[in-house]
Order: sequence, then C-alpha cells, then structure tokens
Amino acid sequence: MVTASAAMLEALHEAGVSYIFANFGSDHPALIEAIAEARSSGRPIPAIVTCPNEMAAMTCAHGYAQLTGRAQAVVVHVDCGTQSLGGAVHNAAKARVPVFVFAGLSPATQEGEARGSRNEFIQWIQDVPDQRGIVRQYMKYDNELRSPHNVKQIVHRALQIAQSDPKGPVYLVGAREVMEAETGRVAIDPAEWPPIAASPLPETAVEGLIDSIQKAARPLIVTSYLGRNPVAVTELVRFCGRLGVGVLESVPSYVNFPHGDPLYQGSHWNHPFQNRALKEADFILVVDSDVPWIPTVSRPSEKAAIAIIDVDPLKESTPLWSIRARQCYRADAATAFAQLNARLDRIDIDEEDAGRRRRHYAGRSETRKAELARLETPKGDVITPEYLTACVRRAVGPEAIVLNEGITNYPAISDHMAREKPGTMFASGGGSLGWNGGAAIGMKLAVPDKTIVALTGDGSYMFSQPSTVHWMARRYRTPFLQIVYNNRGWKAPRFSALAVHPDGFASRANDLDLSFDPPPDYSGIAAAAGGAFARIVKRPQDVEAAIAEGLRAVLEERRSAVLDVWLSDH
Ligand SMILES: Cc1ncc(C[n+]2csc(CCOP(=O)(O)OP(=O)(O)O)c2C)c(N)n1
Ligand SMILES: [Mg+2]
Repeated sequence: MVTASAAMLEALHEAGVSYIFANFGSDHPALIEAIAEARSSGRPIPAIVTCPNEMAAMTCAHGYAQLTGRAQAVVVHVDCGTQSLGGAVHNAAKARVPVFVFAGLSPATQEGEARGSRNEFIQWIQDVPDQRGIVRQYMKYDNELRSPHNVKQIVHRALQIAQSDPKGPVYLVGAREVMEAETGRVAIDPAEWPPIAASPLPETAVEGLIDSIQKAARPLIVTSYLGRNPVAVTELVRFCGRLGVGVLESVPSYVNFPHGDPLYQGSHWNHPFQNRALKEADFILVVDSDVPWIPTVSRPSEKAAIAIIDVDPLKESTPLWSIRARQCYRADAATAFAQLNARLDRIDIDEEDAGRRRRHYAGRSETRKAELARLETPKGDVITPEYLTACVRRAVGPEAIVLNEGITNYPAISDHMAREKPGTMFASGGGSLGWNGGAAIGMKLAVPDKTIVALTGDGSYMFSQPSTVHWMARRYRTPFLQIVYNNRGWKAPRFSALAVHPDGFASRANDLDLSFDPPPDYSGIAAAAGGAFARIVKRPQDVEAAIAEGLRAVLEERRSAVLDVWLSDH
C-alpha cells in the first residue's frame, strides 16, 4: 500500500518530471513524509527544489519548459500559495507553457475522523469556497483528487493535457486526508498517456498557400513563437529561402528566424510607427502569433491577402481578437513547413520571381544591419542600451541562452543580441513582469553546461523576487549572469500615458510617480541573498570589463553575477 502522495510522486517520476519546485505548508505532511520515505528506500522521485516564493517556483518551471518542452511540477500551499503564484500563472497560460501545479486543500474533517484531520488553527482560516476558482481561467485543466485510488491516472492525464498543443498549465488540489489515504500500487504505462500528435495542414492548404506565395510580389511571414520548436525554424528557413519570402517577427518570445539571414526583416514591438515590410506585403502568412500587428499603429495594406497557421488560430482565451484572415488553419508549424517544403520538392518554382523577391528583402536586410551597427557605437559618456547589448553579445557568444525582459528595451536586446540559433533567446510570452530570474534558474537546471544570461529592466528585476532567486541560484548551483538595464524606474507606463495624452498634464509634469530615484542597490541585493558578484556600472568605458568579470564569476567561481548598468535615459 502507498499513500496518495506517494502515488503522485511515482506518477510524476514515470511521466519524466525531473523537478518539483516546492513551497510547502500545513497541507503537505503526507507529501513531505512520502518524499522522505522514497529517499530512505532509494525509490526515484523528482528532485525537490525549495522555492521561498511561489512566483519564482512557477517561473522556474516556465523557463525549464520553454527550453525543453517538458512540464515540471510546482507544489504550493492551499489558497494562499495559489494566490502567491501571482502573475506567473498568467504568463504560463498566455505563453502556452506546460506546468503541473498541485496545491493542498485544508483538511475536510475536524473531529479526527481520518489521518490528516484538522489540528492547526490555520486550517479553518484557509478553508475557502472555491480554491480552484482562483486560477481556473488560466488553467487548461483543473481537478480535485477525491480518492487515493486513481491519483496516478489523474496526474498522467493532467500532464497529457498540459503537454498537448496548445500547451498550458494544469492545476490539481487534494485535501490532507485524501493525500494521506492509502491505495494499492497502480501500474501505469506512461506510453499510454502521450501528448496528442502534431496536426498537419490539409493538402489543399499546402497547394493553396504555395500558389498564393508564388503569385505574390512581396510575400511576408509574421511570427512570434514558431521558434519554440527549433525544428520549425529549420523548415521555415528552407521554405523562405526557396521562394524568397521575407520574415518579420512581431513581439517574438523565441528565436524564430536567424537574424543574419537576408530574408529577416527585423522585429516589431510597440514601435509607434507603421512597419514598412508589413505595409508593402501583398500576401501575409501569420504563423504562431498572438499579436502579429497593432492595427491602430501598424497594419497590412488593405489589398493584402492574409492567412494564418497557428496551434491556436482562434485565440479562444482572448476575448477580443481578429486579423482579417481569409484562410485559417490549426496546425503545428514544424509539420506544416515540412509539408510545404515537401511540395516544393515536387513542383516547379519560378526561380526568376523567387530571385527578385530575395534580392528585394536582402537589400532591406543590408540597410537594417548597417543601421544597427551604427547604433552600437558608444555615444559620449552615456551608456546606450544598444551599446550595452552589443557588448553582451560579443562577450557571451552565440551559444549562450539569453532571457529578454527588457520591456522598453525588448527591441534593442532582440536586435543587438542578433541571435542566429533557435533556442538561444527567450521572452516570457506573457504580460506579468518578473519572469527572468526564476526562468534563468529553470533553464540552468535544464541545461547545466550552458551559459545563461538574463537581461532585465530595473522594474522587472524588482518584480522577479531577486532575494528568492539569488538564494536559490547559490543553493541549487545554478549561476547565471544578470544585467539590469537601469533607467531608474518604469519607462513603459510613461510611454503609455504620453501615447494617449501627448499634450496633457502628464506631458508637462516633472514627476509621474514612475521613477526609482535614487534606485536600490540591485546587485547588492543579489550579493546579500546569494553571494553574487555585484557591480554598478555608470560609464561606457567600464562596460566591457564589468561583463568580462561577471562572466568569469559565473563560469569560474560558479556564482551568479548581477551587473547594475545605468543607462542614459529615464
Ligand atoms: C506584474 C505586473 N505589474 C505591473 C505591470 C505594468 N508594467 C508594464 S511595464 C512596467 C515597467 C517595467 O519597468 P522596467 O522593467 O524597469 O522596464 P522599463 O519600462 O523601464 O523599460 C510596468 C510596471 C506588469 N506588466 N506586470
Ligand atoms: Mg526601467
């Protein structure tokens, strides 16, 4: 006989979950006991990573899954820990990142009827009417473990749902008595709980899309997260190269296309102007994107034909969404582009037309690269984000894994890191700040031999729970280089206000309550919490040496380094 908690551990292990990011409480005696029992009898279970803050826990699992595609587990304490997951739940849901979350429920009995019955005052206070309701709208699946007998089946099913496209977080709860209750051993074959197979394009769509592209003068692909599967990038590069299709990234959260490729047309974020490639395109294929453009600012020409291929083309969890697409396909991008490439092998390509399209986009790409190079030269005695990012790129090299939570510096980081390889740069994919620190730890656990570099706004650094993150980085030997793009506060809300009220009171006010002047000692926080290498950098001539020293601390001393780099602007 085993307890429900032991069965849950067994199921997680069988399903290939390597880590449980845990924040324990009075709901978890059975789980703590089961972990200790498994260790003492040598039974394999996922490694436990103690997370002093729940949002950091969820974010570790988010980063791990972004890099590997594999869901990890997060264990939190009743309703309170569930609420403390905070915006990290939104991020996993919006970014379609699989995470398995388990929270205990307050005991269901109070007279000692079963093992686990109430024995602490907090168990009355933490008994709430609808604990699952706290996170239900963000979860692909939520359920209560009501019996010990089928815990393993439910855990496997939850993971199957989490890891099937469109992926996302799942949430299970279980009362103390249920998690203590015993059941016989259940044998499960994890092969019987696979994620659903990748969806292909219908063959008529394969023909139709190639036809539309061959007839177009300026075909353009717009994408944001196709690169979550590196195979999709390889297929996309091949496809675009053969037909001369340009690629524009919109709000990219992955490396979707190599930046050096002549067909790459850059990325568009909140830039307050019309994107030229988007305007000039006569056929636009949107692939895996939640926000391919922002119509009030930048939009396709009225004459452009639009098609979409997405794992989630209807954006069912986004109440307001539409892009005028006349062709709409739910398909896996890697599969779809493999099909499209296979068809190109069988048909005649008009090489003259393809060459013309390639030359057009290559010309634009050259101009773009020259402009980026110009921006990288240091300007006087201030540190620009472009110069800083270029220094980081040169120091960390093409293999390092970069996390981008630069906010108003998202574009500068994306452009000047200029990644070539899929899987070497990430953004959270969600809208809740504070992802970069925990995600860096999750990624380092997934690929311990890689250099991890987190580039963060100063506000986002504060959101990321740096004291928890840097304590964990030392405790779990997951050192990473973190660079704070310190513009002394929140620049984004200032932009938001001025975009709507360009000539209002706010435009004339000296103080918009958005600045952190004087700022905290960001790197000092990490040094105090986790012995990180700490350095404040204020002059351009000190940037390269500071990055080199920080990198040395990470690679040779195996401790994190936080560089607090003061940028020119507020
Ligand atoms: C959890 C959460 N709280 C608040 C916001 C609103 N918000 C968006 S950008 C931003 C400022 C971020 O500051 P920083 O990281 O320093 O980047 P900057 O704007 O200075 O480039 C804020 C507060 C948010 N997105 N998420
Ligand atoms: Mg800032």
